[in-house]
Amino acid sequence: MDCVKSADAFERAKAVIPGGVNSPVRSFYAVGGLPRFIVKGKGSKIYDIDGNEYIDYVCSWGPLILGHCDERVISAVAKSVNGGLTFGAPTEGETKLAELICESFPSVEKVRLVNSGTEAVMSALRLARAYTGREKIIKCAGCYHGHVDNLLVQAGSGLASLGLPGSKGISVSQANQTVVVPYNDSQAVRSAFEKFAGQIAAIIVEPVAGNMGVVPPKGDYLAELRRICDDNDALLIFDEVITGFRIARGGAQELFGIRSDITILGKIIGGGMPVGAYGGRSEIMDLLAPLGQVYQAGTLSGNPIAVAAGIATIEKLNEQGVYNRLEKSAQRLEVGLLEAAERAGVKISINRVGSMLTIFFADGKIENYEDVAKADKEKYSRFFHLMLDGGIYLPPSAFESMFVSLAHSSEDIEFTIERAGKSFEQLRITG
Ligand code: HOZ
Repeated sequence: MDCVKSADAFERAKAVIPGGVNSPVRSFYAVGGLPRFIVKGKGSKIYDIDGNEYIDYVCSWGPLILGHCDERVISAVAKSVNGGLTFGAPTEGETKLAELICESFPSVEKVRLVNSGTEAVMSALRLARAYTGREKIIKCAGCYHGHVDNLLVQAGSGLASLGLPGSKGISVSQANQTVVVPYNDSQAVRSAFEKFAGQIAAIIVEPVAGNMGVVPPKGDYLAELRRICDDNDALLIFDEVITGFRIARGGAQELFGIRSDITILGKIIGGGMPVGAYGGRSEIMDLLAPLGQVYQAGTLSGNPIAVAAGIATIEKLNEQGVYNRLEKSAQRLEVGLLEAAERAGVKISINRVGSMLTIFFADGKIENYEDVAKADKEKYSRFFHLMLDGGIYLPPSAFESMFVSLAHSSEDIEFTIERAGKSFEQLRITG
């Protein structure tokens, strides 16, 4: 595969951008080799500057549930662009997107739009502290909630990929406000509430973890979290930046039937444009300025173009049968990959919820960050490169989710399974 142009582009980028990338997960640092510089995407495929084509299972890390350059989204964006890029004044589109979110998430009566998931989380924590009058936040090891200062402790995604326990530059007082517990362990949460009685404002959790690879909630874990929060007058915050509109229209809350107090959204609700949102019951959300005394603002919040892309995406997802189609494609991919690995004699374990899935090179169940950490990362890296050379673009890290979009055809899925079969075979030969 010819990658001369990507190699040149990376050298140029490294001279002026730290690590050559604007987000560490793009750097291929975890898997080695050269990040591909992308020029365009269409449907299920992306194309690099050397003219190589790949079936894309990163989908911009989740937003592109309709695939690249969906006509409905592109024409909504084009129409919006022609009407002006930003006004710093209210638009009806913002209300429309908020209505679509509230309709899909019954726990959300009111919602604020911001520019990224990180911003939404940061604002939600402020709100939770104001509402409860408490300071501490519980998070789970391996969950990632954007690069919010006090949540960059035992975080997944890029930190896990780079093997960083946390980030430098976080003040000790901030870090001390975070209590870390294992994912899928409600007893650990109860113990934390006992230890810090009257001090915990909220639990923030990815209801289906997607940033340590996919790890589903076990048994009644989410119901237990709900119960513990109710027993202790604390708030339950679901970070549904990945799962919102992905595993069901109403996210994990719909799939598992649990209501959160505050919901964080992003990715799909911007249809590929920068957006984030946080919402919940009116009594909580009305603490925000101008009604209340919790301040949060933004020049580009609710940007009309991002809102137009989000509305077009969600309207498509409102069509009958969409989530069944996603489920069918992703299920076929899961089964095909498992069979191919078994044929080749390579041990893998796949976690999948709807159209998000992760291949772990491990024997046995993956239920928390400790299990994830034991999986064979080196093998994943070799698999990643074999697949890349075969025209399949997987997440460049063993700690991320693959995403199947509505644009992935059955031919794409079968081609991917076939390539995976060859790659597993190669792994078996090379050990
Ligand atoms: N949540 C994404 C990765 N799991 C974020 C992508 C990024 O950090 O660039």
